Amino acid sequence: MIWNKEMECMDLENLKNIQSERLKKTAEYVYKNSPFYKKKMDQKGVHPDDIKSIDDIVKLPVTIKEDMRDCYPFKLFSAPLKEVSEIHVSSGTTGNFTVVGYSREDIRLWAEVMARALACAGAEPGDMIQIAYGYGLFTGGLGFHYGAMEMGLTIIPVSSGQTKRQLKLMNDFKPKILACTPSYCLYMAEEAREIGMDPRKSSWQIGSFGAEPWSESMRKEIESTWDMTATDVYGLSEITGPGVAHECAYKKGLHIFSDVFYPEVIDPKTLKSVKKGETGELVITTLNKKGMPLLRYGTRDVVSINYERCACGRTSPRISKILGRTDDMIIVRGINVFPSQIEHVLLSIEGIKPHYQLVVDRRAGELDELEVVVEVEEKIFSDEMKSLRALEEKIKKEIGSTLGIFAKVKLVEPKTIERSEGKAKRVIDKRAL
Ligand code: DLL
Repeated sequence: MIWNKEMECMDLENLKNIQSERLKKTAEYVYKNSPFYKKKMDQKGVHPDDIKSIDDIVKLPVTIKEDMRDCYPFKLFSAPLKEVSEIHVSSGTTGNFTVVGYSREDIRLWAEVMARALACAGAEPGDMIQIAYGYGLFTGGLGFHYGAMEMGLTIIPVSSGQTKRQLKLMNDFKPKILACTPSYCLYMAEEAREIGMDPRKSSWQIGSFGAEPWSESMRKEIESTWDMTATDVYGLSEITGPGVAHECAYKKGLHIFSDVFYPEVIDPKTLKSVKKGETGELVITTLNKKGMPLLRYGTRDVVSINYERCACGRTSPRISKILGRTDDMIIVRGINVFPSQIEHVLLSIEGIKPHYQLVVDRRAGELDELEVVVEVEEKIFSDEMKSLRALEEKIKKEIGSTLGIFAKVKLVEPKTIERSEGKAKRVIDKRAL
């Protein structure tokens, strides 16, 4: 089914009119209510009156992740704090989180786009969904929850983890839909086999998988392992969380709900728009948010956009699967990790040298694995094994408590890691994506 035919199948001329109206209102709204955007727009010499149509969007300033950090915690909110009904955060490079504030209307809007997303996946009112994305500050669990409520699904709000319990719930309650990260879905298959369960006999028929990069070959693997249809969901906390775009049954790109989130694709170096259909950085403007609207937010996700009408009937443009990132953020088991965060932890520990590499790997059927390879001082290396092991444990513990992830640690002798005259290669991503 198509959740909102009017908006999702609208002819492009009408869509453009709506986008233009909404952009004008958003530009006026942020100029009036956000000192941050007033300053940015003044600096760029653009006034809300200059925005007459969606094509004028290029006159508006871009917003980047660093702006969000500089505005920590609430300076990017356009609505007064008392009108912000929910706050989410996402991890970042330095100590500060990226904070997002939603007004009551924003939450309703999130529920609406997530209901559209779930319909894209193939859900229908009355179906049962197992939500195995994390609930809490991460947007995955609650975003799916709001959309499922809006659609009238029966929700199992299990959150992520506790795999045996996930499998028991699936077995006993027989939900049709599974929502979790693609790597977790595959990990659950391993556990299922271990306890003598045949994944192909599961009740899950549809999966809505996202929050991390995954490939077509991983889709095949999931579909054949679980005998289910695997669809891709894209979103980011800054814009709303999940529900920015979703694949339909044709799986030929993710429909971006562009009456709400206006997409542009730019060349990250020149910041100019690329030609239609070319690949570049996805930039999104929120067209009717109130708590924390964003103008031209650089997602750093690399995509191309297809504007042709889809065989499903939707006219909303389709972004390609995320092809990569323009920065160095890596996503391990759905958690965003910046090399500099690890660096920060490493360098706070005595005996560690500032030469390290992060090796990310994903063996078939297993969760992503992060190994931190780091050089230690000569004298530690000549100590007995016991002190090396103790140091490894200390690093693991620090990374775990600071970043919330498990990493293997390999200590190596000085000068083991290759040096570079330019940028150091911090990440070796061996995942075949
Ligand atoms: O990951 C929101 C989300 C939750 C999306 C559940 C889908 C499902 P953040 O934690 O802010 O938000 O991370 C956002 O994750 O900029 C992408 O780099 C990456 N990402 C999200 N979805 C996909 C996807 C949530 N389908 C960052 N494919 C984004 C590849 C994805 N990367």
